[in-house]
Amino acid sequence: MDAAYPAGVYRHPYPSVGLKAAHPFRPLHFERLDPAVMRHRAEEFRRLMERRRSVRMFSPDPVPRELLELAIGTAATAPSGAHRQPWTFVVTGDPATKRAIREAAEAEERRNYEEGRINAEWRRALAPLGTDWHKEFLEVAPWLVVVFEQRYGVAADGSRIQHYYVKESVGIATGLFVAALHTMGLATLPHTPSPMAFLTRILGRPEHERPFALFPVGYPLDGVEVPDLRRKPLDEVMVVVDRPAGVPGEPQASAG
Ligand code: IYR
Repeated sequence: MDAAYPAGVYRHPYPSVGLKAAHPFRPLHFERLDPAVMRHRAEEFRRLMERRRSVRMFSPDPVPRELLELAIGTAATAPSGAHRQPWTFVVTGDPATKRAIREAAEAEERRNYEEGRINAEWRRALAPLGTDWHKEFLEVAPWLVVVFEQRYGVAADGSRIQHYYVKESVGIATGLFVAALHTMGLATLPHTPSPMAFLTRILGRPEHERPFALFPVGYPLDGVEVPDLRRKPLDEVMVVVDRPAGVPGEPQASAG
């Protein structure tokens, strides 16, 4: 066992001697922060993220591609099932490609909104957002990023590489992508024109990749308005469990 571990905490240390002999490992570089610094950073990040809003009107102002590269580089740090990194971020700023995507998305969305593919309940849920089939932003935003999930990988010799927890992995990467864009002062909108197969065709992606979501990226149009929405308070989204459910314990003081 590695002498660096404090004795007695783990009876089954990771990596085991056998594992370490078979696969490369290296020490984790991790700095424990001062508690006041931790709290300060956490508050700053939450304040920053609370200001994020999806926008539906983008400015046509250009955005350097380098910024997109940084956001995608950040997204690609996400954890993934068996570290297979089952994502492809397809970026286009090409006007003809953006136009083709807009036209195809609007054709699908028109069917959703006008031919009843969105049912009455869904329509009611969307009413405060006021979305409709028009997707002009797909042409106006300087960049479109389409996140593809790789159902499996393809090795250099053409054989298939099994991927695991693809949706979970791509969802986490996408969250980091959205956070990275917001942190650098750019806006986006997760858009899922349904069905999305046209994205595979227009962007020339291989059969083993499936569109996950489409993100127009740019600056918000000056003067844009967003719905006055509230986020759920912490006590609605966080539950603390202090004993296993279904196991009788001491009655809580407040219940007695
Ligand atoms: N994909 C459609 C409909 C839509 C669905 C949800 I859920 C939204 O939060 C917003 C829109 C569209 O993009 O219009």
